[in-house]
Amino acid sequence: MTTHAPFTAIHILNGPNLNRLGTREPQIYGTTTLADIETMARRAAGDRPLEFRQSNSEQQLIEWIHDATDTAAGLIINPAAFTFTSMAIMDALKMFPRPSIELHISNIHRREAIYHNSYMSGVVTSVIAGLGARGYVHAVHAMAELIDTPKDTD
Ligand code: CA2
Repeated sequence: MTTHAPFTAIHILNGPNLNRLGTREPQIYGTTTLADIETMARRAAGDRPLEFRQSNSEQQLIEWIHDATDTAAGLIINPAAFTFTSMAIMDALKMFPRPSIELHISNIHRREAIYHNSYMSGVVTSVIAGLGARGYVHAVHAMAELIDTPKDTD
């Protein structure tokens, strides 16, 4: 882990099985690997510091959200299957006080009903889904804009 000046970095967290991306179900998830996605995200971030992490563990993801709460300017998370199961991750995200984006490679709403009810969507700033691996690039650009645009005060 790298230490950055406080509240400058974008943190990108990836949930279970995403470390296996590019190896199965290319019709849904494409052929891009998570390492390719990290390269794309770093390019999109330019000079802005970026933390890019993946874990198969709910506990680890919660600890990383706490870490982001203490240090990050913005948080992008693809919680993968925890999207539909984890009130603990939802509670951690609820406490994140700066811009947050829930990100999915596939359009979860076009898929089977089990993929329709995200615990996360009601507590994040924004949701991006269905843009494939390029969704990470769009999410980084959107996050940079959210961070740099002063909040509406009305
Ligand atoms: O579309 C997304 O990004 C998802 O968050 C991916 C999750 C799935 O549970 C969500 O519904 C939508 C699954 C990630 C599975 O990762 C794979 C790993 C290897 C091959 C194919 C998929």
